[in-house]
Amino acid sequence: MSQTAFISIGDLRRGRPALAETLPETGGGCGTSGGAGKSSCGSSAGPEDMPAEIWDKVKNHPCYSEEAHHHFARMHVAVAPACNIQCHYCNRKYDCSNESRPGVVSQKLTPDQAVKKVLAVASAIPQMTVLGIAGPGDSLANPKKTFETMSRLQQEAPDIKLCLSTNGLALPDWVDEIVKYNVDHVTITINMVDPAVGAKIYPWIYHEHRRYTGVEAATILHQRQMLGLEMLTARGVLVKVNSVLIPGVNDAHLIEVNRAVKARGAFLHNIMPLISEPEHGTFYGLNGQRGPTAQELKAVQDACAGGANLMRHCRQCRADAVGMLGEDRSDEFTLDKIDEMAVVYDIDKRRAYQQQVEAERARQHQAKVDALAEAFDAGLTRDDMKLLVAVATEGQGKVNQHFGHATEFQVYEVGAGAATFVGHRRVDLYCQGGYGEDEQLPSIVQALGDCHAVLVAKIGACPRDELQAAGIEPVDRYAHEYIEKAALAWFADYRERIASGAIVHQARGDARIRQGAYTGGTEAAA
Ligand code: CLF
Ligand code: SF4
Repeated sequence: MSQTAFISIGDLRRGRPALAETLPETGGGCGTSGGAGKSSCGSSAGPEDMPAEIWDKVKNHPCYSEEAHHHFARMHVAVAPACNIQCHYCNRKYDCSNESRPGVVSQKLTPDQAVKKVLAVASAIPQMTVLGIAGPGDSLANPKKTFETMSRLQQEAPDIKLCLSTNGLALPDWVDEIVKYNVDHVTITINMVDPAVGAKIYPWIYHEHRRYTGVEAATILHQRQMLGLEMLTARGVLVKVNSVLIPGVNDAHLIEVNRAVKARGAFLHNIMPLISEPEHGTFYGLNGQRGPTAQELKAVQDACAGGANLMRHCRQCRADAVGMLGEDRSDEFTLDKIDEMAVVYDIDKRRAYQQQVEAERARQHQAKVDALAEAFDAGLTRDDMKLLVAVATEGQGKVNQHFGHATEFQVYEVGAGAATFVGHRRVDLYCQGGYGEDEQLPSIVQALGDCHAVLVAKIGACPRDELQAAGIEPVDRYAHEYIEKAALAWFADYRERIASGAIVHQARGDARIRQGAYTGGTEAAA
C-alpha cells in the first residue's frame, strides 16, 4: 500500500516542512558515513567528518568527495550493453541516462578491450583513480563482462578503485562477487520507494526469465533495490543512490526516498535532473514530460536536509567518459588510438604522482581554510537573506576563469556568514577563439537566471551589458581570490549598497538547466 505523502515542488517552494520535520527520525542511518543528522553536502566532508577507513575510500574518488573531483579523474568502460528493465527516460540507442549524457553513442567494449583501455588511460592520466562500469545498459544485467573486467583489473591495476552503477534489480544476486573483486563503491539508481510511483517510471522489468509490468514490476524492483542496498552496506561497501527528479512524478517523493536510503546506510544521495529532450527519443521526451528547473531541483535537494547527505557535483556523465568530472577525454582513447600508444602501466610512478596531487590538495585546502577564517569570523550577516552567485573557475577553489571560457559555472548560496556550494550550471562556450558568440548569451543568461551575481576573472563589454540588463551583476574585482571569500565579500558589499539606498534588492527568478550535448568543447576554453 502506498505510504507516499505527496508534496509538490510548489509546496516546497512555499515552505512546506522539509524532511527533518515531516518524517520521523529512523535511527540507524548511515552507519559508516558519520553523516547522521547533518544537513551539509556529505560529499564536501573531510577526514575529520568520518572514520579513517571511510576517508581512505572516498578521498580520491571524484564522485564521493566534492573536493576530490577537483583533483582526481575517473573513467568508465562501456562493457555492459544490455538492460533488464525499461525506464521511461531511457532510449537505449544512447548511453544509460542513469549515468550519462544522452545523445552520444558509446564504443562498446569487450572486457579485453576495456582492460587495455584502462591501462592506457591510467598510464596517460596518472590522477585517474577510479574505474566505473555504468552502462550503456546495466552493469549487473551483464555480469559476465562486468566481473571479468573487474577481476582482470584487480590483478593488473590494483591501485585503481572499482566502482559500478546499477538499477538494482539483479543486485542481491551479485553482492558476493562485488565484495570478492573489491568493488567498494556501488551506485544504485532508486527513483521511488512507492511502487505506485514506480509504475509511472518503469513500464516493465525482466526478472527470473519473466517480464513483469505495472505496479507488480515496480514492487519487485523496489524490493530488490532495498535488499541490495542493505546487503551492500552490511558488507561495508559504500553505496551512493542516484535519483532522477521527474517533475509531477517523483519530485517531492524523493524526500521519502532520501529517508529510506539513509535508514539503510546509503553514503550519499545524488538527485539529478531528468533529461528529456524530444530528440533523444525517450518515452518522456516524446510525451512532453519536462525536466525540472534549477530552482525546482534545488528545492527538492534542500528539502532533504537532515536526511542522507547529498551529492551536488554530479555531471551526469556518459557511459564511456574519461577524465575529470565535467570534462570528457574519451575521444583521445578510442581503440584505434590506443593501439598506437606505448602503454606503460607503472604503479610506482602513478602512486608518486598521486601523492604529489594529494600534497597539493592538502596545501590548497589549508590555504583556503586560512584565507576564509577571517571572512567567516567577520559574521558578515546574521539575518536570513540568502542569494545565489555563479562563479567561473578552473580549479584551486578560486575565481580564476574568464566568463567567455566557462562551459559551466559553479553556484554558491551566500548568506548568514556562509557561502555553500549548491550545484553547477552547464553553458555553451561564449568565447570562440578570439571573438564572443553573442548567440550563446541568452542561453547563458537563462542558465544563471536565479543568480544575483556572476564572479569571474575577466569579462568583455558585451556579456557584461547583457548580464546587467538581465539583473545579474558581473563582478571581476575578486579575480584569483578564493571563491567563498569572494562570494562573502561581494555579499557584504551588496548588503551595504542596499543599506545605503544605492540599490534596491530584488528577488531573482528561476533558471533553466542546460540539456543535451555541449556545443563548445572544453579544449576550446584552454
Ligand atoms: Fe562513474 Fe558513477 Fe562510479 Fe562516479 S560517475 S560509476 S560513481 S565513477 Fe559520478 Fe558521473 Fe555523476 Fe555518476 S559524476 S554520473 S555520480
Ligand atoms: Fe536505460 Fe539504464 Fe534504465 Fe536500463 S537502467 S533502461 S540502461 S536508464
